[in-house]
Amino acid sequence: MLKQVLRFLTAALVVSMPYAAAAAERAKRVVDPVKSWDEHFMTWSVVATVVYLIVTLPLIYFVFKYKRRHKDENGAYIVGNAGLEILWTIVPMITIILLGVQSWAVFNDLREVPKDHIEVKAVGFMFGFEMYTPEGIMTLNELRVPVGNVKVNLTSKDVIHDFALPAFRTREDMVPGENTYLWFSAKEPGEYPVYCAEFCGSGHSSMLAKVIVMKKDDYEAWVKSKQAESMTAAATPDAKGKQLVERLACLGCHGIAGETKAGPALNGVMGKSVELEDGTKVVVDEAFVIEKIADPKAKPVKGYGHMMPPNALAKEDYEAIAAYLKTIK
Ligand code: HEC
Ligand SMILES: [Cu+2]
Repeated sequence: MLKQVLRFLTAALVVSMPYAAAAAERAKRVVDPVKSWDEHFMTWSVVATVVYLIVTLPLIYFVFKYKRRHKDENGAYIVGNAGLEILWTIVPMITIILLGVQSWAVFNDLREVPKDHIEVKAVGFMFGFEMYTPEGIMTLNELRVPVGNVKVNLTSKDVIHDFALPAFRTREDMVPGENTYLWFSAKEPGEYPVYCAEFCGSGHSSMLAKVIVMKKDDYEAWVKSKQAESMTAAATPDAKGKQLVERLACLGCHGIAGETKAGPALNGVMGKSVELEDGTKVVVDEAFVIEKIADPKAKPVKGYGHMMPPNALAKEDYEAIAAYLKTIK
């Protein structure tokens, strides 16, 4: 008995050696979560397929082999088989432990941010993502980063959202009042989708955004042009209005190219005749827009529900938004 136990322990040690070595190696190697995730997924798929076949094939075979052939036929009375039971306890146990160790290693890859990284921020809201570069530039539904490792600090303004980056095999909840994070390795310049992976309300499906990975030079040029833009942008009221509409999350619920999201599209809204919930018709003008922003529930537009949040702004900010809405047809 002791001999068997010793033999099993040695075997377990030999099998787990590569994992211990891998753990030591991880401290040094360049971590690639996409690769380790994919390998891990493959391992699980293979193991799951093998288990499935081991269970199903004999099952089908036995259905025919041990079929009841006449009415008073009784099956043999089998009490148990110690050898078999030990086998089908130990083998799954070792398998599960190994898979567990490997899962832990992959989990660490996903959680341990490499030292050389830049830090950005993403804030979820109903319904969209505000992204902030390390330079403090805010963009809507678009995260621009240079090639390299990126740590994304996450939080939410309202309800729980989830920042999901399928191309980088990672995702993390965005929780109001809490700071979470994820990281990814941006290797190739290009565009990668971002989804909200936590059902968060009627505009959930419009929470589509993207990560734009840029060559270092292109990124720096973009930062410069954005910084120059923000110095001049607020010069006219409608440019200021545009900034406000972007900053105040209006675009999470409103399209500006005719598309209906959680609310009606805002282009062409000025001068439009709309029906309110109480059946009266009004023509949208500056006063209506200002009242809508300050107290959205006062005159709800028919057919949408009451989810628009109020915004208390300075008088010239209300007017700036109205001026901007006039310019988008
Ligand atoms: C959480 C979603 C949400 C946000 C954020 C939001 N709105 Fe709305 N908005 C709505 C909905 C829904 C309606 C239609 C129902 C209503 O009138 O309340 C609406 C209606 C409007 C209307 C009237 C549209 C029409 O066709 O008559 C205007 C104008 C408007 N919003 C402007 C804004 C501006 C400006 C902001 C940002 C300061 C904003 N909204 C933020 C959801 C939102
Ligand atoms: Cu969401």
